[in-house]
Amino acid sequence: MTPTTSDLHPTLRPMYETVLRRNPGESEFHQAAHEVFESLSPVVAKRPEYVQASIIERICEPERQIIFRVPWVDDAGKVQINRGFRVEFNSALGPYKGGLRFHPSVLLGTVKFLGFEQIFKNALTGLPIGGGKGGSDFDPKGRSDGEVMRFCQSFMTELYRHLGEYTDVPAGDIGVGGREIGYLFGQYKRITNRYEAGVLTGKGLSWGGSQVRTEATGYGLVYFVDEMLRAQQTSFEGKKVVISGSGNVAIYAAEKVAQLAGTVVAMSDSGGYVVDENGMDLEVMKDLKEIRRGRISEYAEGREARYLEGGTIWDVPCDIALPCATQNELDETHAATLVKNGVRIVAEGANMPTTQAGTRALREAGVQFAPGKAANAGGVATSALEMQQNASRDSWSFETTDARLRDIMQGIYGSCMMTAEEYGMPGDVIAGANIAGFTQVADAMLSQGVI
Ligand code: NDP
Ligand code: 2IT
Repeated sequence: MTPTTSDLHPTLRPMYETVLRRNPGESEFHQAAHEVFESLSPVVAKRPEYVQASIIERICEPERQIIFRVPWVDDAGKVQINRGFRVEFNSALGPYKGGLRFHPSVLLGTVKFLGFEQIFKNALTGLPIGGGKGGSDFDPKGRSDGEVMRFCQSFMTELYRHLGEYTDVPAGDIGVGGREIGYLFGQYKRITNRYEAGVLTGKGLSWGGSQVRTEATGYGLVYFVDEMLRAQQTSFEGKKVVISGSGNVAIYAAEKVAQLAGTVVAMSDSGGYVVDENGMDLEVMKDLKEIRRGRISEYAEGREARYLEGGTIWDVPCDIALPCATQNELDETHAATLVKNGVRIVAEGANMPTTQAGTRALREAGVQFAPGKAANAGGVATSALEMQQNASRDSWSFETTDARLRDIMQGIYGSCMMTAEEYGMPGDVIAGANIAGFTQVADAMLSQGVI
């Protein structure tokens, strides 16, 4: 649902109306923009130079949007057509950086919302990366490796001309993991005849990948929540945690929760969810999801775990909820159930998984809330560390990289809290994240002139 202008600062209203007019029907992008605009009232009051230079209007307009046809041949010999996208949103802080999503739901507006979020997230990492996102409505589910490879090769045959280690550096997102990054990198290398390792991140460890990149988003999310818990003199120990999704982010969030002595009692996929009160067995989950690419229902077969088809995972009582599947998966009804069952913290591993009404309901009930652009920034931060290693032809140990990730997440938490305080909203992680990310980018844009 597209949010309205009425609750925005008068200076921001016409800017938001322009976003609505220029991007008709793109409700996810409208929502992502509205969420940032809601935090910017104190900024327009304090920093009139941003208004004079139309920084906000410029940030809302992508620098470049690429849409292309992706033809490929399936195993039956039939030609299939998909649509490819790359939205190069903002390069004030560095080359465009952000993942590729392969999912049948992907439209231009999806990629725009993700690219917009990515600008501020990447700024929060403190590393030199701009914001971008891409993807396709290709559905890898049920496709053979050969089909996925042919699709990736065709996708890269068009996209390669827009990429480069100093230009635009994609990575994974939903439906794009190590297998897809391998095929994409192979085709880029073949077309350009360059071993340009820094053009993609999430690569395999033997060919330019970084330790901890696979784990980084989930681990980083849990490091962020750990900071929130420490601020209240508590920890994960003995806490019940519910994690939606069972993909890259969810699995490694679960792994880190277990390492910190929390218990992950439920996980899900798009078919349903499993509840395992003893704590999820992550070796079984990894084998099921990373190797066999199966359905989560199979987890419960022959175990003391319950599988519930459909329904909602947010019915499962917990202390901490980590939505790690997809956008708008947690609405105000789910929020009410979580609150009734005693949830204390909700932290977003996915991008924009909570609806605006859901977020409001949680905050009004006093639940601590961490927005994705801060809490899930560990993935892209470790991608930037992968780029650093590629640029220096070096590779760091797991421990070194993990310690850098932990430092970065602590830094993001600190800068959100400090910024919220500075702008008169102490303790508000949403305002802190939006303002800290925005001002970084806005200051760089001011310095770089009208471009
Ligand atoms: P994966 O493809 O590895 O896993 C996605 C998981 O979410 C699967 O369990 C999938 O279930 C479920 N899911 C996806 N779409 C839907 C849907 N429409 N309805 C219900 N369930 C769905 O993706 P990731 O783990 O990489 O990404 C998860 C989220 O985290 C996304 O929002 C992504 O943008 C965000 N993110 C990812 C980062 C990364 O480094 N990978 C970094 C920061 C954020 P099923 O298999 O049944 O489709
Ligand atoms: O949403 C995200 O931050 C990602 N999908 C990771 C992007 C990246 O470039 O590592």
